[in-house]
Amino acid sequence: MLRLFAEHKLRKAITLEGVWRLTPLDGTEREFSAIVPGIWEMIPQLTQYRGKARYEKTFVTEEDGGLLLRFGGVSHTADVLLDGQHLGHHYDAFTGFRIAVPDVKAGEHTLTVLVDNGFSEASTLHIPNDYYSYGGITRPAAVELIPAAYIDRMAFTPEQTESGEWKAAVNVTVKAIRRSEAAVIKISVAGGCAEAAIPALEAGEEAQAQLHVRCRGVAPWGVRDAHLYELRAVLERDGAPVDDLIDRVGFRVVTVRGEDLLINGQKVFVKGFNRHEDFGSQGCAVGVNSMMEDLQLMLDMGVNSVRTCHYPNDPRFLDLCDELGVIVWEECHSRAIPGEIMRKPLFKEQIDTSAREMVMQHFNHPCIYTWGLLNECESETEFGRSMYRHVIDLIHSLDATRPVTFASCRFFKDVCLDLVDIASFNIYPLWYTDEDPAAYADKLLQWMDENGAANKPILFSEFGAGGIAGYHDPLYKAKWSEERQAEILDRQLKDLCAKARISGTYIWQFADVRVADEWAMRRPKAQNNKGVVDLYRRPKLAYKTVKENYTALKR
Ligand code: ADA
Repeated sequence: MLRLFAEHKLRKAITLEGVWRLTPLDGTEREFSAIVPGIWEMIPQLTQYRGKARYEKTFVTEEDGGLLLRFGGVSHTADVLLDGQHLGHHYDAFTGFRIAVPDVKAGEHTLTVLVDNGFSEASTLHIPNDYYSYGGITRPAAVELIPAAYIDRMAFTPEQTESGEWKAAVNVTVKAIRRSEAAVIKISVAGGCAEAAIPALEAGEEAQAQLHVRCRGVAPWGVRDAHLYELRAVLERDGAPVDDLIDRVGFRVVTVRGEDLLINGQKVFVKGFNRHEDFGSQGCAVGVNSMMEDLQLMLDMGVNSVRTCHYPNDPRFLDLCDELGVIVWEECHSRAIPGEIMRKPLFKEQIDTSAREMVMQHFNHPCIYTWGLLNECESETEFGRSMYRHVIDLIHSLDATRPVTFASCRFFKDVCLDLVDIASFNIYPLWYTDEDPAAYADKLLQWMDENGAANKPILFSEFGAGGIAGYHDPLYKAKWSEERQAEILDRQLKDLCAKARISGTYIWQFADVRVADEWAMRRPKAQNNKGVVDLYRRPKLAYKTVKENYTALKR
């Protein structure tokens, strides 16, 4: 299951989860049984493997017809072959992709996925970084049986009328894999329904229908007060249903008013964590139990928000946030990409795809309140500004309903704060520098207001300190001890959360993560140790510190 609920009542699906045959393509003759979703690093012989590998699995279809091959995520490059025929290519671990195949005979089929997690000229977003680029089919996958024209996507935009009632605009895309006759699309959500005509389509064509629904008795979706509704579209031909698609939506409106961030007209103060998708030996293929455990731990610490540093997350994690009323800053894939890579034409192509796929695929999640981009990239030059402007414009063109932000670290040099709706800075006083957090924050906030952030909400998008799990030094509190980490976080939280000018904070970070080997000399244990829990979620001393601060905070 790619989501945490059934996406179809009508369309049949065959899961691709389970055991696949895995062959590393490194000239050795080795073959393994690999779990999907999963990382190959969990196989003892492949813990360090970086490069290409072949995944293979057979499945059986019982009728002739069209297939939709769906992959939630392959890390990081995939080439997909069905019965030996190359059908598609996708780059980037952190967004899903689909391949529609028009005519497939009933019977047994072999699906081959060539996976590559190597660093090369062909990869501008997956580079050696302060997190690990694992290998494998890392998110769920499935094959769906689709008719000549099928429902490809629904985009749901809720709106509250002046009388307080809710309505919604729903944009439905229908795609044809073969010639298809005219049809009708019907949608229903929260007691309202609407329908529209879909014309006859030739193979490869698509049609869009814009539907408007008046809903009844809606309980709005709020922070830690989530109410979800089923949105269902059914495609009918001659009165008979031929395809359907289900999503879960919430009724809420995000606005930015001056320095405030509002959800359904109510001011929100963000108490957040940065969280990577990484869990011990599961790597980035974090199981759904572990996702839920992460959220429960964060809620226990008084958190109301997660930043999906530094890439789009598994939709099942977003489903859980929808369910729990946890608001999410989701960002397209990029962390501190060096200027020379940002100047490559391929970078523009790959960042555009990451941003576009993120917004298109996750548009309906009520939990997402802001889209982020280009964490700590070149925001201090004219060239950098042109890239920020480009990606911001792209995201705004795809979604006019959510504010956009990025996390800067270009202290007193950034030239892009005027481009965003929410201004955000990553700061590490008492860890990388010796400044007093309160004084440093005042200096930075004043500079931000004078340089593009005036009259906008401001977030501290990262702050924290390293602490090696299990290393104690109660007396001297040496750097890297759990005691020092807790002490620094306590000062940072007290000083930063007290700033009236800001709309929230994201602690760096929730859990320790594995880093690329190239980073190991800067990172003890080859991990970014700034988690308040370790790789296996065992709390460090800082857990209690965060819990005390966030739960006592009355904002
Ligand atoms: C940056 C970056 C994070 C992480 C952090 C750190 O702010 O955005 O990905 O690397 O620093 O731990 O230093």
